Amino acid sequence: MKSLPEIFDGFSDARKEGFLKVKELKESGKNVVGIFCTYTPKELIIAADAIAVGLCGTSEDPIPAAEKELPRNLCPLIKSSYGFALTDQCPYTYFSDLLVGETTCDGKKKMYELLGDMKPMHIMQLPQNYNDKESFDMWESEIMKLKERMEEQFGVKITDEKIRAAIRLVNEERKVTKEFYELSLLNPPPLKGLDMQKTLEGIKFKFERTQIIDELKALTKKVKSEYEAGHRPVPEDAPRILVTGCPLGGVADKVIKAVEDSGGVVVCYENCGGVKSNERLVDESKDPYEAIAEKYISIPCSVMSPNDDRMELLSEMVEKYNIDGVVEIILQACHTYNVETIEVKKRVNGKHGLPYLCLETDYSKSDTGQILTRIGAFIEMM
Ligand code: BJ8
Repeated sequence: MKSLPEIFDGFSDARKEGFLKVKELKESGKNVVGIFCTYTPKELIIAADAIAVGLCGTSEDPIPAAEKELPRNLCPLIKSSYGFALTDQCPYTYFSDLLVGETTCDGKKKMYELLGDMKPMHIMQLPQNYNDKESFDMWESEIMKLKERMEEQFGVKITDEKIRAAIRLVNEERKVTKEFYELSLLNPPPLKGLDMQKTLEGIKFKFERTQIIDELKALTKKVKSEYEAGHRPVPEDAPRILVTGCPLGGVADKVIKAVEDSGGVVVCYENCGGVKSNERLVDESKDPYEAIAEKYISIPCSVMSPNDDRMELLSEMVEKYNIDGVVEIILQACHTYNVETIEVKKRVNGKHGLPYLCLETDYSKSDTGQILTRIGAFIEMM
């Protein structure tokens, strides 16, 4: 049986290992849908018997190629995702039969227009307000349009039975993901934040949902039993950090590692892939399309205006995880998250009386030392 470090390293390698898997699935006749965002209703892709693969770029390698066409002053996640498509360097993009994107931030939605010249692309018009009925109705009709596109593109019928089964499956995945990250409610936490991040990132590149569910359940059980047997990977006095802001895939190695090398421990990720995408389930008792629309429009991403639910979620997590400090990651040129830092800072310093650190970074390694110094000073004052 594998040890915990071996299991976490396995999740780290999941992206590379998935290359072969996606090729096999493609050769066996499976359709592949490339997605970029937490707003994509995966249930519709699964109900169409296709597999959903995440295409958000997390590497700086394809950025120079992307910058030949896109402005340099654009978020690295957008440039990296586009660069992968442009250079055919990413097998997931290469094997995708259809790409699905949403009109989230300006950079992403304009980049999707260009991607549409390379690959079949379906763009969902995302309303920017989760509080009013008109926005909800518009989003529900976008969900129905995606259903029609899936059926047309892949020549399948998404029956009521299939969509309900997909909802149950993805809900189960969310529940086990939540049970996994809630391990860090324990004090001291039974795992390091970097290992948690590797796992949350790695499951995106495993395509059999039942396999993800089984692996996460087994991992949670193993972490718990080793903890009960006395294994303590984190010292009791390590400051407990909540990380919020932009998606972390491309910067986790420098930021999360810096927190933990400085003596802190990340116990909660409010970002996409963590709490933001997994706390709320799709209501299984309702009309499936209405329930899917409700779940996805309620994601409190900074592209929404106003976005009070994010502040509420942050407060809830700060209290629930007994947080000592909040670190916010802003990817360069992400205006929506950057503007919201003012509200986040007020909430963390004012309501909770806790220290807050905002770091603006990109995918290069050039600021690694500077980040380590700033995080080191931040952790030291706790
Ligand atoms: S639901 S966080 S995955 S949009 S970081 S590309 S917002 S400029 S990634 Fe995101 Fe969906 Fe929201 Fe989540 Fe634009 Fe900002 Fe870049 Fe961003």
